Amino acid sequence: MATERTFSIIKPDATARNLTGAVNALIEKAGLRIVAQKRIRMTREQAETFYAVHKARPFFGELVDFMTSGPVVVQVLEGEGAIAKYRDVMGATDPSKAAEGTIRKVHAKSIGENSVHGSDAPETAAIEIAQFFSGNEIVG
Ligand code: 3AN
Repeated sequence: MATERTFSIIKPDATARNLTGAVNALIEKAGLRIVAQKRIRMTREQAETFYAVHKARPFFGELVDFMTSGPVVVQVLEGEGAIAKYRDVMGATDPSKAAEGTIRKVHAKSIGENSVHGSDAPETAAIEIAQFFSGNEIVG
């Protein structure tokens, strides 16, 4: 399997509970390398652009409000099959359905406040990474 990069966000519910290190420990334990990372406060414009695919969904407004409600940590993760591997480490969108030991099972509060985001495909990973990082900020 090829080395890939995926985009990750540690969401406001996790930063509010001081869980950045706990989430990063699960990421690194899974063999993924954090090759870029910064803590930011997303603007509404950034959040609306990032979640544009969900614009028609009933929870879009709530999602943008939540993602701009506090600091987030945006990251680039690198490793063999990083996109699928990180989805496994994150667990299901709804934490009550997430597998034991996954980030969402251990830390998430609800389907909305679910602690982490991870890209779902190589195309979206490339777009999402480019929205938040320039090439020289990623050091593999
Ligand atoms: P995932 O993050 O697991 O890829 P998506 O792409 O279906 O899940 O949803 C994107 C984000 O939208 C989720 N991480 C979650 O924060 C939010 N979301 C999804 N479904 C709901 C819902 N039914 N109610 C509130 N927020 C939701």
